[in-house]
Amino acid sequence: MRGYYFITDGGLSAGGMASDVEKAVAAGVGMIQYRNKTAGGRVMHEEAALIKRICAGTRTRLIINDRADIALAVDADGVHIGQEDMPYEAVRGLLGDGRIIGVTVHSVEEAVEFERRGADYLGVSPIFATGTKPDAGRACGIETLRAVRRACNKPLAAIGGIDLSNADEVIKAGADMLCAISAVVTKPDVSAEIMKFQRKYGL
Ligand code: 3NM
Repeated sequence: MRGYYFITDGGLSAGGMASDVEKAVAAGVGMIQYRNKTAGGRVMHEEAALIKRICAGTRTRLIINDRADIALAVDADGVHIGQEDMPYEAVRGLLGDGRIIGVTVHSVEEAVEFERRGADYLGVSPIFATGTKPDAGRACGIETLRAVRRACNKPLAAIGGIDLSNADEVIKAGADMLCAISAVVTKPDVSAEIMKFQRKYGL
């Protein structure tokens, strides 16, 4: 699990969510997270199923933000949960061991705890201040990422305020996966923007 990790944001997107997904898949990203904080279950299911079709036959795996039910309904590869979502064990119970569960953590303590509980990867966030997620809380900083890297073996996905100007320090601090939403989806050519990260860091 290493690479550029694409997360959808239909609200911020210049070209639309489905087009962004097609471009991320064309760029060869390892994982796409379908994230839509405003849609109800019907739209979420429809959009998740569409992304699943776009990913079919490619190397790109589909992760659903928060919703284990939607993930199972569309046969996604996994779910990403935050600290306020359904408990990790409940999600694992629904998904079984064959699917991926990622957990957002904000500190070394949370990271160690969720590695022990069995998360497949840890999302460390927000690394820098971000306007994309208004309730993201205070930036945990590069230092926290570095400390989580020392304490944990699981793959680390770094998110929050990352762009090409600061990604160097994120990679050097030990991130396996980079997530940058506004730096990518607000640009006219999402594939080209993703490939800049991929080329620069061999992702
Ligand atoms: N989760 P950008 S920050 C989806 O802190 C998300 O858990 C966060 O967007 C967290 O790359 C965030 O534009 C948004 O800063 C990241």
